[in-house]
This record gives sequence, C-alpha cells and structure tokens, in this order.
Amino acid sequence: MPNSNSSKPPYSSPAGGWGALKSSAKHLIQSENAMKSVKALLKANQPGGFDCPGCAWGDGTHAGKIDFCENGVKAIAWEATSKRVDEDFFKQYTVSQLQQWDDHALEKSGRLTEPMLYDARDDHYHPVSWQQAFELIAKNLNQLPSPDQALFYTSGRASNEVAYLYQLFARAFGTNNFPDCSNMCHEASGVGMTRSIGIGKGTVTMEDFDHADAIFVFGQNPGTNHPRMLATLRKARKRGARIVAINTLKEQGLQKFADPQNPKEMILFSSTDISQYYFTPKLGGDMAILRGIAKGLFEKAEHDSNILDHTFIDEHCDGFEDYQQAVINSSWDEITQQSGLSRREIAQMVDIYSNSKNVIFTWAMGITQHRHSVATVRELVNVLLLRGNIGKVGAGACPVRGHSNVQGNRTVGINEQPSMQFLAALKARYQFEPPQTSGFNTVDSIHAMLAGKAKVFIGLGGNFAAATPDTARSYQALEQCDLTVHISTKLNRSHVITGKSALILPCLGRTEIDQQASGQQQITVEDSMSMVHGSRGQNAPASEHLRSEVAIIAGIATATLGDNLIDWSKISANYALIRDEISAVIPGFKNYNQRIETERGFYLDNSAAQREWKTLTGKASFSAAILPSHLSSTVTESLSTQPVLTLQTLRSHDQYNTSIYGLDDRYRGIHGQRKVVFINDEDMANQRLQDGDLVSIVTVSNDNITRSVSGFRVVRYQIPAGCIAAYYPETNPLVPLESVADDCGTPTYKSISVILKPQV
Ligand SMILES: Nc1nc2c(c(=O)[nH]1)N[C@H]1C(S)=C(S)[C@@H](COP(=O)(O)OP(=O)(O)OC[C@H]3O[C@@H](n4cnc5c(=O)[nH]c(N)nc54)[C@H](O)[C@@H]3O)O[C@H]1N2
Ligand SMILES: Nc1nc2c(c(=O)[nH]1)N[C@H]1C(S)=C(S)[C@@H](COP(=O)(O)OP(=O)(O)OC[C@H]3O[C@@H](n4cnc5c(=O)[nH]c(N)nc54)[C@H](O)[C@@H]3O)O[C@H]1N2
Ligand SMILES: [Mo]
Repeated sequence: MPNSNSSKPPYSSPAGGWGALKSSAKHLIQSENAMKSVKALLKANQPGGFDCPGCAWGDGTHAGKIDFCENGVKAIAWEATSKRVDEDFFKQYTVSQLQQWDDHALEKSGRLTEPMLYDARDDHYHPVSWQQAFELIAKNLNQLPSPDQALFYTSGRASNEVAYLYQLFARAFGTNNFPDCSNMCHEASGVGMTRSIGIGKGTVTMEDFDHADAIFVFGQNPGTNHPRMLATLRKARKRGARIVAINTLKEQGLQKFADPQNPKEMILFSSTDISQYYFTPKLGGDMAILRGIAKGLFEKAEHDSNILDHTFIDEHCDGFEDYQQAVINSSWDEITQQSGLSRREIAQMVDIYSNSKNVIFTWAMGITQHRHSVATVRELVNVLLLRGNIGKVGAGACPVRGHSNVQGNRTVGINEQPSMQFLAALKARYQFEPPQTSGFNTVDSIHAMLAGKAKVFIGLGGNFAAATPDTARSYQALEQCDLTVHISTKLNRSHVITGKSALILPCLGRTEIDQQASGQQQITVEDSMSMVHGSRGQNAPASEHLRSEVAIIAGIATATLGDNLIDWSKISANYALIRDEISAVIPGFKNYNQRIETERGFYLDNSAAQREWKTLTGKASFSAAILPSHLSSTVTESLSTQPVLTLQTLRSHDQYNTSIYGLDDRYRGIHGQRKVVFINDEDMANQRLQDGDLVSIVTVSNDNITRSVSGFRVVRYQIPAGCIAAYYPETNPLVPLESVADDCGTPTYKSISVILKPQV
C-alpha cells in the first residue's frame, strides 16, 4: 500500500496546539523567506497592519495581542515566497508542458514578476509591456459586437477600492457580467436571507458571540477554514455557552481545541472541548433537521406558551401560518429519514435551542453547496425567527464567509444582478446609463463561452479554470475565448488554459507595500461581521514590475474608455479618492476615509439586526418550502447497477481553495497525498473495498457525458452510510455544469451522485 497512511490512527491531539505551531513553523521555513513572513505576521489583523488574506472571520479585540492562525501563517508565507516565475521560467517551459503539472506544483513555482503574453505559435509566454497589455485588452473589448460578450470575474480577495473601480469600468463599458467566487460559495446565503429578512449578510457582530447561550455550527469546518473562529467558540464555551456542531464528518477542530496563543493550555497540553454536542447528518440533511427542530418546538409549544416568541412573530413576521402548516405536513419519518438523525437526537437539539435565550446559527459550504441550499438557508432563518433570535444581543444568523473580502466585493457592486437603486446611484454620480439587464453568473459564463456568446474573459484574482465545475467543459470554454486575462499573484491552472490570446498581469499581494504617486496606500475590506477596516501591506513587492490591482484596472479602463467618465489615473494615484466615490454612491460609507483610521474600522449598519425588514412586505418572512423529494444532485439509481453514493468535495487542512500548500490533512490523518476518498465501513463492505484500494470515481448522470477521475485511495472514515468525501479541486471534473442549486446557480459541490469502480 505505497504512500497510503490510512492505517494510521486518526489525529488524536486537539486542533490548534503544538501541532499548529509546528506546522506554522514548517510553512514559514519552507516559504524560503522566513524573516519576511515573520515580520509580516506580527502585523496581521493589527491596526496599521494588513488584513490577513486567509479567511473572512472578524478580528478580536487587540490590546497588543497577536491575531493570526496556522492557516493565516500559510497564506502569508505562501505570498512571501522568494521563488519567482519570471521570463526565464516561461522560456524554459511551454504552456503544454505546464498543463501537465499539478496545482500544487504550479503555484509552488512562486510569484509572477512581469506581464506576460501567450504566443500560440511557439506555445510560450513572453514578456509584454504594461501599456501593450492594456491596449491589447482595449482592442479586444472594443471590437466585440456587444459588451455582453465580455466577462469580468472577481475572486473575493480584491479590496473594496479595486472592486469598486472594476464594476464601474465594466458597467461603463456596458455589461453586468460579473461572475464571481461568491456564485460558487455563499450565494444561497445572500439570496435566501434577502428573501427572508431583506439583507443578504450575517446579522451578528463579534460581541454577540460573547452573549450567546448557544451557538449552532452547521456544515462548516472552522478548525481548518476559519481557525480564528475556534478561539471565539472556545471563549464562549469557557463561559458556559453550548456549542452544537452539525457536520457530516467528525471534524477534529470542532471537537477539541488548544489555543496556540494561550501559553497555559500549550504548556499543560490541555485543550478545550469545543462542541459538547455533535450530530452527523447525511449530506444535504440539514433542512430536514431544521424542520425537525421546528416540529419539536411546535409540539412543545402546545404545553408551554414561552417556547415561541409570539410577540416577535406577531409584530415582525409574516407567513407564519403557512410555515406552521408546512412543518405539520412534514412527517417525522420523512425528517429522520432525510436528515439521517434519530428523533432522540433532534429532540436533544430542540431542548438546547428552546432552553437558550440567545442563539446564533453559523454556517458555511455544507449548507450552501446543495440543490436545495436557498430553501435550507431560509429554514435556518425560520427557526431563528420562531424564537425572535434575530435583531437581539447574542443572537442571529452568521453565514461565515470564505474569501477575506468576498462580502465587501458585493457591498461595492460586484453583482451580476445589481439593484435598481445601485444603478440609479451610479447614473446620478457619473451621468451614464448603466446596463439594466442581469449579467452572467459563474455557471452562466461557462455556458456563454461554450456557446460562443462570450469572447473575452478577465479575471481579477482567483483561479477560474480550477474552481469551476465540470473541468473539461470549463477548460473548453476558456480555450474558445479570443482573449483570457488573469490578474494574479501566483502561477495557476487558469494561466495554462489559455484563450486564443492570453495575458498574465502580475499584481501586488495584500501583504505588500503599495506605493502610488500620492504615497503609500491602504486598501479596505469587510469581514463576515460587516466590519470595514483598513489594510496596509508591509513587505517589499515581489518584483519592481508589479502593479497594484487598482493601477491595473485603471490602466485597462483608460485604454478602453478614455477619461470621459472619470480620471482613472488620478483616482488610482490616491485610493482615498476612490473611497470618496464609494461614499458618494453606496449607503453606509459616510466619512469613509476618517472612519477607517479608528482602531477596528467601522460597522456597516445591518437593517435586519435593527429589526428593520427590507423585504417586499416590510416584514421578516417565514418561508414554507416543502422538503426536497430527494437529496443528491441527480438521483438516477436506475441508471447504475452499482450503489450510488453521494460525494461531497471539500478542503484539506493544507490548501486555500485551489492553492495547494502541502499534501497533508493532519486532522483527518492524511499525509503526503490528496487523492483519497473517505468512505464508511458499511459501504466499503458492500462494495468489497479494502482500506488503501485504488478506485475511480464516476459521476452518475443522464446527459451522456462521462465524468470520472481515477487513482483515488479508499480511506475508512466515520461518515454516514451512502455519503463519501474527497478533496476539491481534484474532484471538480465530476460536477456536472447543469447540477446547480435552485434559485441561485451554485454548483452542487457537496452532493454529487457517483459510483466507485475498483482499479486493478
Ligand atoms: N485554510 C483555508 N481557509 C479557508 C479556505 C481554504 O480553502 N483554506 N477557503 C475559504 C473559502 S472561499 C470558504 S467558502 C470557506 C469554506 O469553509 P468550509 O465551509 O468549512 O469548507 P469545506 O472544506 O468546503 O467544508 C465544508 C464542511 O461542511 C461539512 N459538510 C459538507 N456537507 C454537509 C452537509 O450536507 N451538512 C452538514 N451539516 N455538513 C456538511 C463538511 O464535512 C465540512 O466539514 O473557508 C475559507 N477559508
Ligand atoms: N469542488 C468544489 N469546487 C469549489 C468549491 C468546493 O467546495 N468544491 N468551493 C468554491 C468556493 S467556496 C470558492 S470561494 C471558489 C474559489 O475560487 P477562486 O477565488 O477563483 O480561487 P482561489 O483558489 O481562491 O484563487 C487562487 C488564485 O488567486 C490568485 N491570488 C491570490 N491572492 C491574490 C491577490 O491578492 N490578488 C490577485 N489578483 N490574485 C490573487 C493567485 O494567483 C491564486 O492562484 O471555489 C469554488 N469551487
Ligand atoms: Mo468560498
């Protein structure tokens, strides 16, 4: 069983702790620029420092405390690497050769140093001047028969400043085509919450976590993806709050945690038990759980008038009767069968929920990447509303965002479906007619490229080729473009899946000093708790030829549109001027420049948190959806003679989305490999599989497209029967482009119907 460690016992130490410290040190050293990284770290999430480019969890109160985590260290060290992808590198390798490299090898090659243009004749990238690059983009954009043939992708690391300029430029050019990472991420949270409570963001602040009596964590793995959240949960647990984890997998970080920044816990090898309550539903079973909680509450309410918050419901909500009826119509059999939990387990949740005065629900991708994600988000809100848990201290809804500024990007206008108010504000400020029709989201964009309806792709960060579903078709889509442009820090898959012409435009990273004509600049970001704060890079840029993202967008805009609408170079020389524009157009940003100078920045008002409901009816709306009739993406049992399993694709501990830092997943006991598939005992026995066997994973679908990946090792794991798990992005080829969430178009990355085929 070469290279497989699956016989090793699973990780038994607490999450965080010495393991995290050891791993942080390893990544710092491997960055080959340890001093630079360490210096940078001390400035992470500090006033006057930079916002960690890792996750979107809020900052704690500082008082001189360091505020970063093991995975923040990796993100910073990864950016501070001393390796370079320069002219010589591209001379050495053809693009076809680079296509054979895996994602880890591509990004590990280092930081991009100067603009590069692809030449199909010799299959190499060659240096190009910034001005030539801008003119090439302008030419391609201006010769399109319609502005809607251009796509403007954003990944959520972009600052508010660049995101605002980017949307202004693309709208002035004439399109709302803003596919973004959010379309693949928390879209369902935005859509569901907007319908239910009139705002698509979380309603809690960091302080609320100090006052919650119970915190339910749904479909989220904070130990890996939001490690600083563990410190918040630990603090809550220590003061007696109840932490309830609902996760298909028993995640180490949700069970035990030793704070690497707490010397006492470290020295005593002690840890805090994070979740006293841990429930492991089937994939996609959360809506049924919530329905069960509601059913339990209604049953209890028959004997106890304090169970439901009638005053709140009467004053603030509508749709209550229909919802109650929907709950009555959902049978316990249906609920237990679909959730995979017993009635006893659900009753336990009902007790915790109804005995807690203030409750917070947090969630992430385990909720948002299913077919019925919007309905599930609305069901989370329904259950919160039943006890008035929105708009009071210590309670609320907390979708924990992914990328560090994905929420801010939406706030400043990256949205393929902009509101009429926003477009009107743009029009009033700049006297142009912004496009009114909705643009393409991420999946629509792939369809449009495949159909020849989109010809120019521009990516502000991210790795579109690797992050999107149905890899073969995504590649084909990009390859059919006339021009693909990527504004990036590091080499990735999207650079080697080129359009007929392709540009790589290398930019400064978040940790780097951004010097413009008016002096050193800061940028701003918004975290999951709607706090907007400044971020100032500390490291010297990786190359003298790099430009800031703002400067790059301004350069493209000037070349494409000229300076009629706005003087792009003037405002890109001083980002305070961009913030003045944002203040003038977007509510909540008054005195933007002054307010980011305070220690923790400022809070963007949240209407739902004030119990002001910006919905069609002016009330918080209960939704009365029926439970889905089936859970996996394409239930086509009849199409297959083998048992159909439901696959979720998830992150290991050593990756940041498509950036693969290393090949370990310490908390899940995986070392030196990524092509593994987690499966339960019973399913292994059914399929006559042994730990360590090699299998192919094949999608079951009825569209006559074969989708499979091979060379995956079977790892026995505690996971509900019928459900399996494997890492993203290796499994993206399995996700059909058509398999998206109802009402929001997010690919169903957490529920794909597959079969396993043993490989001999
Ligand atoms: N270090 C690091 N940090 C990151 C990222 C990263 O890749 N690396 N990515 C960032 C981004 S963009 C995002 S969106 C977030 C992602 O943060 P997460 O949502 O935590 O990421 P995933 O690894 O996709 O994990 C999904 C979790 O949900 C569980 N789950 C899956 N399906 C279900 C289900 O149907 N029901 C329930 N109850 N549980 C389920 C899985 O077992 C897993 O624990 O993290 C952000 N932070
Ligand atoms: N199967 C499956 N697929 C998924 C998911 C899943 O759970 N399963 N999750 C989805 C989710 S939640 C998300 S958010 C998307 C993520 O999709 P993306 O945001 O598109 O992907 P990332 O991997 O975060 O992008 C990494 C690249 O960003 C560039 N980069 C890094 N820092 C900067 C910077 O400061 N500026 C610029 N301009 N570029 C920078 C680097 O070149 C790096 O290679 O993937 C989605 N895809
Ligand atoms: Mo995400």
